[in-house]
Amino acid sequence: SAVSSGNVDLVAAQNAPWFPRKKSDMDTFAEKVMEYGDELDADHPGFTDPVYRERRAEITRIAKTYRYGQELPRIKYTDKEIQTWGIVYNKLTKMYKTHACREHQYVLPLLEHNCAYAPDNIPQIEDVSRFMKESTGWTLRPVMGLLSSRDFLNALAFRVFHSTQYIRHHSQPLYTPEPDVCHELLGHVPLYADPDFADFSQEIGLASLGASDDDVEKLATIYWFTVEFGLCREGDNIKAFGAGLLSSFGELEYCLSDKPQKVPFDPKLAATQKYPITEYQPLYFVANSFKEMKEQVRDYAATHIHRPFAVRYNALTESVEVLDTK
Ligand code: HBI
Ligand code: FE
Repeated sequence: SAVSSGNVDLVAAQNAPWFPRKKSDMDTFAEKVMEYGDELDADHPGFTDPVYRERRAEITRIAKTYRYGQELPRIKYTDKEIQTWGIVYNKLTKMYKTHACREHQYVLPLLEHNCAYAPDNIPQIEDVSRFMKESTGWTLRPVMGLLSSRDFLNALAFRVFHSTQYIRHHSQPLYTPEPDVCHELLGHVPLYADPDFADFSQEIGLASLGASDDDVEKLATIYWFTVEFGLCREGDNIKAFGAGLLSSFGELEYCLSDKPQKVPFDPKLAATQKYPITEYQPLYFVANSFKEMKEQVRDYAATHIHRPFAVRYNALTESVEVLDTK
């Protein structure tokens, strides 16, 4: 079968939606944010605070001009921002001992030791990204705000996670309507240092390359019920591994209570399951292990996602190869 990579296009892939072939191709995402960035909705806690809005604009401008290969921008956080981080950090880390999955609990002390995670310091994504790279080959990229599902998921194929660098408004330290540095660094990052979770997440990304809009939507929903709101089984217990849970004081408590419904993880069911975005989830999927989740998503993609070509990630060239399957 014919193989192409880099700039060489395979005929079968030419009619599919565009997707990045190499890491620098993701530079084109930088200005394509869907929401927020430096514009806030009227119900955002920082909407009427001009100082906060100017700060957001400053941090998102830096993300906008970042290009692949550069050192990740370092932000000099203010005392007020560090104070907000500290409140979130202390509250959440206390709960992790009983509520977080074992992989998250294993990695957090390593981040404290290697990347200066602490109640009085907001870690820099350059330091965090270097640690992730050494652990699993994942890296971070700064982003202005929400990307489209397609762009965001496509990046996962390259083991790249887009991370915001601004922090929620100080008036509501335990609430944010959008991803912020607390959500990324406390919720997402620890799991990306786990080899099985790292592979699982890349599997979703690979499945999204050149997929139809309908399939991207389904993969985004699988992502929602795993990477954001996933629970997992640990012996007789259930623990949280989703970043949306691990960065939300209230929902972390609620998700392990007997109030929500919990069903075994099945990507085919998760792909089309409806969910609310502004309330706690009424339903969670419970995975057996990250290894099994990876196999499940790979099988799901093989049977349910139809593309006239296959993709393979070449870790040496950090690029995606397109293979003819016709
Ligand atoms: N963009 N920057 C950013 N961060 C996310 O977590 C994110 C996103 N775009 C879409 C998205 N998450 C999910 O809702 C899924 O669509 C993948
Ligand atoms: Fe997230």
